[in-house]
Order: sequence, then structure tokens, then C-alpha cells
Amino acid sequence: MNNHLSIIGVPMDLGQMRRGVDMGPSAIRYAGMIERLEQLNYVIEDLGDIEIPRPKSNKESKLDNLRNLNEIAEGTTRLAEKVDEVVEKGSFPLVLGGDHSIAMGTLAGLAKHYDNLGVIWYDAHGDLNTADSSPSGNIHGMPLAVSLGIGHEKLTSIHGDEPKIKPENIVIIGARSLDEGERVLIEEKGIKVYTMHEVDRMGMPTVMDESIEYLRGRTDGVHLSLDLDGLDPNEAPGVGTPVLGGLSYRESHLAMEMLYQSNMLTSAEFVEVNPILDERNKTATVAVGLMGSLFGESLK
Ligand code: 5AB
Ligand code: MN
Ligand code: MN
Ligand code: MN
Repeated sequence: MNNHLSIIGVPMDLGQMRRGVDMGPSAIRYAGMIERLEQLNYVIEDLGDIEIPRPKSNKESKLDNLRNLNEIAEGTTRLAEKVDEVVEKGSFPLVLGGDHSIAMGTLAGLAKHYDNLGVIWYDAHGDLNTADSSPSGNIHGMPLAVSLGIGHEKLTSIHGDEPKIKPENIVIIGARSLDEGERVLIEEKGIKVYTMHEVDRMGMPTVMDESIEYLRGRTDGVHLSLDLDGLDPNEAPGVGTPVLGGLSYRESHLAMEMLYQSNMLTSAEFVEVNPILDERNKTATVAVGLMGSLFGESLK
């Protein structure tokens, strides 16, 4: 693994309606992220936080079932430029959210450097909605569709007009809440999904072995987009859209350890940590623990 890490905070809360997720980057830093990673002998630079625009009044903000469209496009464009820069100079981008709409920016920046970027989407949700299929108008439910080039032009054209990723390079893990339109898209595009049903049946070791094997053959880089609501809300309560029956703490650590051992990861982001909804910063602390495993902490 690249031993130079660049941390980018993204205090974004415009992609959904629960305030507080903009404090995610602070909560994760406060939980000791830098110290934890420094112990593993990485060279770390903290680039601070991306500037996110203020939202407009509520009335004009939900045009076309896309709440805060312009402000999100602006903020994620800034993020894309920063991520692009970090990869350009040979460092590993580690992005801290913020709601999951920021993944549109992260993937757009990465796309400048990879023809076949692999994406592991660790999440209770598919985030494959469009304005037409979304039950909420919340853009944090859309970033994976947008990155495939499906969605409003203002979003699909962030930092480049081309689709940022290909459907066959995606693996979704932990899904247990998919909207009808998302199921159709998964089927139509042949996106690989390990739902909770599959995780329960096969076990995390097989799920990760298969995912790593699948991506190794076809990708030239792999990004981990980890939504903390992929974990069970008992272990990660500080999230805006909790869904019962999620991945356990241990399963998640194992997944991170196996990704580290695969030696194929080229970037990562941890999103949807909301300290206002949390219990004594538990969810940020879990996120930092997972980073420890992802970057090579060993139990021996
Ligand atoms: B998250 C829902 N599918 O579109 C929607 O947390 C939830 O980034 C989206 O995964 C959850 O509003 C988005 C119902
Ligand atoms: Mn989610
Ligand atoms: Mn998500
Ligand atoms: Mn969420």
C-alpha cells in the first residue's frame, strides 16, 4: 500500500435532511484518526476541510426532486479537484464525510487517473436513485447512479462529462434497503451485490475473497466507499438513515483486514458519521478502528 496518505474532510450535509453530518470530519479526527494511522508508519498530511456552500432557502432548494442541487454540485466539484491533485502527486486520498453525496466528487477526481476504477460500496443502501426514482429527493441516495453517468446533467458532468465508473467494476456489500428503481438498475446493469442475505449465508470471508478476486482481474485501482450505516445501528448509531440487521463490528473489521491484505486499495472514504445522533462519538470511534484495520494494524 501507498505509505503517503492525504486526508480530506468534507463537511457536507446538503445531501439529506438531518443536520449534524457536516461535523463528521471533526468527529473522526477527534476520535484519534491521525495518531492511529501515524503509529502504522504512514506519512500523513491533513489537507483540512473542503469549503461547502450554504444551502438556499428550503423552497427553491428542492427543484426537480434534487434538494440543494447547485450547492452540492459546487462542493463536490471542489472535492473532485482536490482528490485529482492528491492522486496526481502520488498520495493516497482518504476522504472524510459528510453525507454520501460527496462520493460523486471523490469518484470524479479518481476517474481522471483510472480507466477501470473498482468500487467497493459498503452500505445498507444502493445509492442508485435518480430524481425520478428517489422517494426523498435526497442526493445522498444517488451518488452511485450519478457516477455511472445516470442522473441530472449538473451532477453527471462534475469534473468531466464521461461516466466515472463502469457497472461491472462495482461491488455493493451489506445492502438491505433497496428502492424499486435501484433494483431495476442493478438488474439492468448487472451490478454485483452482496445483500445481507448473502453475507449471512456465505459469511464475510467468502464475500471478501470473491469480491477481491472479482475486482483484481478487471480494475486498475480500487476505491472503498464506506457508509457507516452499512454496519448495524447497534454498533454505529450515529447515522442519519439507520437500517436494522446490518454488518457486525467484527465482520467489518475482517473485511478491512482482508482489503489490506489484498494490497489493491488505492483510495478510501468514510461517510455519514453524524455526531449529533451518536452516543459519545461511538460511530466516529468505530470508523477510526476500521481505518486501523484497513491500513494494516495487526492483532499480533
Ligand atoms: B445513504 C433512500 N434510498 O434514496 C433514498 O445513506 C435512502 O448514503 C438513501 O446510503 C440513503 O432516500 C443514502 C430511501
Ligand atoms: Mn446508507
Ligand atoms: Mn450511502
Ligand atoms: Mn445514510
